[in-house]
Amino acid sequence: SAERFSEGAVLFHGRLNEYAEAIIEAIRDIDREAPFRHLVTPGGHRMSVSMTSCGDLGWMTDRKGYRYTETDPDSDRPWPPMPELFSELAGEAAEEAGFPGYRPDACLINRYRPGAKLSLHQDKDEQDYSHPVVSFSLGLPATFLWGGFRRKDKPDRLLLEHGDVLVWGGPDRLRYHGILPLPEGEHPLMGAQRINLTFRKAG
Ligand code: MD5
Ligand code: FE
Repeated sequence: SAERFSEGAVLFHGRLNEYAEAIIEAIRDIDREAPFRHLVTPGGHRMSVSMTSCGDLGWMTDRKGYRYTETDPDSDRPWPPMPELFSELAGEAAEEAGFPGYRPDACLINRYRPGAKLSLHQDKDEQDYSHPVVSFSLGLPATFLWGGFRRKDKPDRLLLEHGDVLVWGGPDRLRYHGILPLPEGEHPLMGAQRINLTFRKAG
């Protein structure tokens, strides 16, 4: 089922269920080429979420700032290619949400262990905000904070569960958002973790 909770935001419940094993297998391959790592923010904080990327561009942060790179700074090799399954599933969901022709060039893969969180932020490192962001959730459920356009706007809460796809664009593209600390738990396919794939057209 699909739920439009704002003009530019649609949540497709359980959309990935039949593809979950294939997606998890592809993430294992990416992790072998470009292992998950805890990045450091410009302010010097080590992020509790660990990250890797696939596609032409990968998002990263270090003391110098947030940016997209064509290569993994840990290996100096290009990021692993984006599996076709990923771009097809992201493109189909975007089209159904009202964004036809979506071709993401960046897929950030976030791994949350219990206790990991993502503070309220905007996604502002992309060149053109007319392209939506598509997010896949796998593993343990997490509470997503859906905020306004100012950091101090009180966010709504939304549960993101295994198999969910969130498409986010248009007038909602620059909303503040975040993830509350992941509760303990054990997922049958994923164990004690949540993985989020965030697709963007960054370049
Ligand atoms: C996550 N990731 O679950 C979230 C979900 C990130 C990030 O926020 O930056 O890696 S992505 C949901 C999202 C994407 C783009 C815009 C908005 C939400 N929004 O405007 O609320 O790891
Ligand atoms: Fe974000």
